[in-house]
Amino acid sequence: MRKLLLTPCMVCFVLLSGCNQRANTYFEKKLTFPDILLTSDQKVKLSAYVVPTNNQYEWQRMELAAFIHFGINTFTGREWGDGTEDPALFNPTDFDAEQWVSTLQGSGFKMLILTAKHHDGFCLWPTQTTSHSIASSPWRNGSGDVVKEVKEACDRYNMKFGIYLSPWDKNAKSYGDSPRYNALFAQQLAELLTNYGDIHEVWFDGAYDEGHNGKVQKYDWPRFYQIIDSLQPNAVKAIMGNDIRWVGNEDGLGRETEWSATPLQPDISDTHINENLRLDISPTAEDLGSRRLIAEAQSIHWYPSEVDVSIRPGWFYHPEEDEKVKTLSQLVDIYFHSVGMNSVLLLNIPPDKRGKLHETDRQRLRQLGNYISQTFDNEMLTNGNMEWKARAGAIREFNVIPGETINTVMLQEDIRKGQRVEEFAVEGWVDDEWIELASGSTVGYKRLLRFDDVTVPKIRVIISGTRDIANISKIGAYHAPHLD
Ligand code: FUL
Repeated sequence: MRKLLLTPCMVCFVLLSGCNQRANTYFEKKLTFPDILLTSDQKVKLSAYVVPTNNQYEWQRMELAAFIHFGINTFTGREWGDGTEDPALFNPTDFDAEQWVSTLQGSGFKMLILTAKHHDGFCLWPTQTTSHSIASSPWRNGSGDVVKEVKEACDRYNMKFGIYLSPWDKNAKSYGDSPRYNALFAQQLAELLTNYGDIHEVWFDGAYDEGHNGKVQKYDWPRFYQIIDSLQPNAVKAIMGNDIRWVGNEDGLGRETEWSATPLQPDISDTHINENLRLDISPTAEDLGSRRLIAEAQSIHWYPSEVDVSIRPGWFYHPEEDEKVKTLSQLVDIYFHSVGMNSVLLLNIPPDKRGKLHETDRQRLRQLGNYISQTFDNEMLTNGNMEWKARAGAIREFNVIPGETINTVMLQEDIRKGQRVEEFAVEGWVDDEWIELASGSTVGYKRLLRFDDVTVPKIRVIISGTRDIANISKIGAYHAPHLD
């Protein structure tokens, strides 16, 4: 993929050329509009040429990632520790990283992200930066390393590994004394990114409060990003990182209209914050990519959404929530609202005090994995795998295997050529006429839509609105089993 700086001359080329796809004129991750007068339509068209980096593209293709919240809170029963917990409390009786990873891998998950340190500051690896770690716990006589055991299990199961490292640290005395704490945090990052092989995602939580000294910690984000980029060039930086965006809620709900190319600034500095304020946008905004917004914007970023949600009410394990594990039907809805809405699903499954996933959670994961493969392994269209360069108004028919009943469709764009579909509809041939089955706005990497069972010989897809010629890479139709 070529990375280009946008010059006024190139703008003219992209806007005037009738054969843009051949020109390969893409803007990897970021496009800054040049200082010339562009109409709103021209800016919208240019935004259709913003594409993911290779890391972002590989990340999107995973679709399913698992969050593992495990730490001192597992043993205190709290969701947020206060940093004064005695490390002696950490003592899993039957720690089994292999059980976590084999269950996840067998259920279709492609990556595991572990809370190496949560807000309480307790470190799950024997860090040199503080004694508030498992090295001070009785587990494995103080010589254990959760990060290492989990990473090794991931390697055995060909699963990617990511770390959650909370910037907010209620234990560190230096927290709030910005340069000192930034140095400590940088060292923790470097330890994690140096000693455990490949890391594919670094997750910086946005939660924070003032330090012991009453001062607000000023994080050195550029320094942290630079450490990640240099030590783990294949890792994406999420949430308070500038590659992957928080979807904006913790309920497992993506947006009906989800633009990965957005004016939202992924970097964090006063200038970037002010630009987001000027546009009145944040990760929680409903609109992050409309034409109206682009018309106002100075730059467009490939900043795709990740949907994080827990399989239980809490992020950490609490025995009293054993009866509150989400049902298969709830998890399937979450899947359709995340993966099915142009996002990656990051589903949290918290291990218990033994250091194992609870049997109910494991069963649910297996059910979800089976449901997804049962549905999507059975392609009902005979000609849905194709390359379709669709202009606004384009219509294409697809044949359903004779006699089959469908209730789900999948649309995919080749996002390496930008996200472009703005409006589409799917119709079925019912009693000699076309009847609308489903319709939507954005597609992006993947869009899934459900409707009532229908037995039809063919469907047709109408791409009614685009930002430029859309590169549709797949149309699928399926029958998703009914759940209560
Ligand atoms: C939030 C945290 O405060 C929760 O404890 C949890 O880690 C969640 C994923 O992010 O901001």
